[in-house]
Amino acid sequence: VRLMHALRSALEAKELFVVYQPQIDLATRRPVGAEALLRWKTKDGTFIAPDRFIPIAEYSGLIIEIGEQVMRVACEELVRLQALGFTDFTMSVNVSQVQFRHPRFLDTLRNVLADTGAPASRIELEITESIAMEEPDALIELLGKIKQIGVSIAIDDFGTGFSSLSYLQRLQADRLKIDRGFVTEITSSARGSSIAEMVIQLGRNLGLSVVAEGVEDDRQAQILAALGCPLAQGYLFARPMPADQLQKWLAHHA
Ligand code: G
Ligand code: G
Ligand code: MN
Ligand code: NA
Repeated sequence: VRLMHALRSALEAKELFVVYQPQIDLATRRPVGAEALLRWKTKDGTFIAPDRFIPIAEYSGLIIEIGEQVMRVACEELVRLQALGFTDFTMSVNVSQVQFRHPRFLDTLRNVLADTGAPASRIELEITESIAMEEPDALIELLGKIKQIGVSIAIDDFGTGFSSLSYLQRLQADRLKIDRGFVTEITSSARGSSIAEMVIQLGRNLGLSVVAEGVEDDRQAQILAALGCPLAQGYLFARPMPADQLQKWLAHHA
């Protein structure tokens, strides 16, 4: 409860901010996009991890307001990057299941796109595979409407849930994100790489883009590239960073 009050005032005091982690093309090692990630730095300078405060934001309902802010800020940053010449750049935004279930979610998305002028075709929403498991029919309908707007869908933490292939196809997702856990295992054993391999293959067969998450060393990147994984993000390439640093990073790496 204390953290919930703190989070409410953090929102008002602007202690919440968005950082961006580049996503790169594994074949060329050039950036193709970024994932927006929320951060909370309290007045005394300590960071509270999203894994701690997002669940609180979810059950308190604050995630509706916070999530809209993240979407807005990320869209504004995308527009800025486009003006700087990064026109093919994609911005990915994490969306909580609480946001998805909110009746005004689509209106909010449309309003943010209209207000910021961000091109829908360059925005991607990340939903976790666990959200994808619930209320299939309602979710499929909502995702269909999101895609009609022109916004893409990525399934985050893919491989940790149990979605069937036919369901995955009905979701009309555009991209699968291989969970970091499977990327870490890739170098440990032949069995360790089997899930990553399967997801890459699945992406190829279904015509979906695939991003490997949490790539930390070059051996992982080389194995993923050899397996035909198109995209990656992780500390090897870049950590999540504030907007001004992202612009400098892109100027050096694009
Ligand atoms: O970078 P990292 O520690 O920031 O993120 C930890 C977790 O918090 C990840 O699962 C990530 O998806 C989630 N997360 C980060 N930012 C956001 C956000 O803006 N909205 C939602 N719903 N989840 C987020
Ligand atoms: O939304 P998602 O659950 O995918 O959130 C991504 C999380 O992974 C964020 O917390 C981000 O900061 C973190 N992350 C990104 N790259 C790496 C990495 O290379 N190693 C580790 N350990 N964490 C990473
Ligand atoms: Mn994510
Ligand atoms: Na993930």
